Amino acid sequence: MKINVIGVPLNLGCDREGVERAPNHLRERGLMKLIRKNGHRAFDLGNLYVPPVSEADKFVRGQSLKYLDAIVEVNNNLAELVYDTLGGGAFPLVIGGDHSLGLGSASGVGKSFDDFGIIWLDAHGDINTSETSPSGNIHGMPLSALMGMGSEELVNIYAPGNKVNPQNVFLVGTRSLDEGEQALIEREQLSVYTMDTIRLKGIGFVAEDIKRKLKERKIRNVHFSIDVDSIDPRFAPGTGTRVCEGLMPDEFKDFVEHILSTNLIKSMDLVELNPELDVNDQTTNLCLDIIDYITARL
Ligand code: B3U
Ligand code: MN
Ligand code: MN
Repeated sequence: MKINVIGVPLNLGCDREGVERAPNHLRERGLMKLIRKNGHRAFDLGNLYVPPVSEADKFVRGQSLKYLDAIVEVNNNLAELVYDTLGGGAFPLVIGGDHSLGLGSASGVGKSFDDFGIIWLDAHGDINTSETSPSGNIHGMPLSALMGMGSEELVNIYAPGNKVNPQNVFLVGTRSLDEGEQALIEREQLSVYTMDTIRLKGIGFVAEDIKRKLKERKIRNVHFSIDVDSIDPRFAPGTGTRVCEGLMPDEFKDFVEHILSTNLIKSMDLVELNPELDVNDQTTNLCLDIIDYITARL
């Protein structure tokens, strides 16, 4: 398979430094070689340009969202690159950066396929809107915007309107939800597999349930967005918003194995690795291990 690696050194969505260093850090630790070792033709498309924004311009035009214009700009460009990559028959592997980049990657996927689903592996819901966000950080909002909710500027990135049907969105590993996010989940009847559910029923059950729903809904294409904070912080300490009681690395792999076996995964994000918060490169090594595990199964 042809795999295009796209780096997005974006930290404006989490408003914390360090996460922008992850794409180069992973490259320096042999990212490309690892993918090629698994038999793929891998191309490094480099890092997207992220405009510098001063603290003073954090809130523009009285917005409650931080760094809105720059985040919209980066995501428009990312969407186009992902769309182009898929059009060229390659698999986009998007390396963050913070999770606000999910806006661009999934929007690019949305233009490529009439119908697609999203699996969002994350400790958080990332479905706040400008009204419900406790922080104003856009990395906590991409999924709601992709479903057409919240700030118009975010909803209309790359193409007007919502990009994905809420019925086709699957949240997995969830264990930190704000009040407004919980209300949205109930209102939209989203498929959410919390850590409590995973502990109760097992990760294999959860993966099979998602596979069944994908089949039922005849979804042929899935974007897989991985936030490293889905994994328990004992194994992945190098991330900005750690939440305990997360997935064990083996559970993570088990899930990936089930999901990749469908051959429906057409694109992927790996986000929120912060090398500055890492302990002895533990999270970096885990990310490389994850990429190895995944690309060996693509
Ligand atoms: N839900 C909180 C915290 C958060 C979301 N995503 C991350 N943290 N990584 C918020 O700010 O929206
Ligand atoms: Mn996230
Ligand atoms: Mn998260």
